[in-house]
Amino acid sequence: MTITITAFESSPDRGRGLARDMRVRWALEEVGQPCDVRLVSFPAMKQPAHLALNPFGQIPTYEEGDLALFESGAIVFHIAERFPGLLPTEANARARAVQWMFAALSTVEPPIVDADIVSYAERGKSWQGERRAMVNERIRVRLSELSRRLGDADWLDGAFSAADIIMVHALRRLEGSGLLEDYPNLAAYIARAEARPAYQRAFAAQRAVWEAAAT
Ligand code: GTB
Repeated sequence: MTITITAFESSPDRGRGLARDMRVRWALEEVGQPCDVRLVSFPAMKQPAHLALNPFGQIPTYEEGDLALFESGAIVFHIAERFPGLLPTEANARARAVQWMFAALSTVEPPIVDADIVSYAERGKSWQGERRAMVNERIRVRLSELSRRLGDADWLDGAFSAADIIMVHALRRLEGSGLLEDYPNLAAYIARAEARPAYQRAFAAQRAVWEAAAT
């Protein structure tokens, strides 16, 4: 059955693979499932056709037969349940992997997104510097907790899983911020994930969209 996802027609990340279609593309590459990608503009995301797929007018979305999903976490989870390879089969290990997916989405990612909001949406506000320092401190707390737990393990809990896709993709948004530099094991964790052939294929595919839009 054909899988169709949506992605930015022209991504504000300029092909760096930071928009959330990247985690969906990566999950599909890991399980060896091809997909069609429908590119949408910012205005089109707010039109009824796209709002029927995602009430918040955002990408990514996922369509497979009569199933339509939004929310990248739910989409990656669905892919991991639907196709083998991204979640352990043993029940307890599977529960722990799902726990890490939630941790990435609801404990680690929010302050990272907040830092981008400070940089872009709150640019020029008198309190921007103060808030940036506070948000960066919240990120550091999470990074240090995550770094301590990861230790010298390759992945979050045993074998590579859907949780690593979401966690690494959330952490990648910190590249260039200087915040990862104090956590060499997290930097190595990201590099290990980025070296995966599935990641490389997904990255190249989203990059090609940006390059085509830029020419
Ligand atoms: N919780 C939702 C999910 O996980 O699917 C959030 C989806 C979301 O934020 N989508 C963004 C979007 O559609 C794109 S990914 N925004 C348009 C809008 O809201 O109108 C977020 C994103 C955007 C840009 C960068 N960047 O430039 O680096 C990184 C991440």
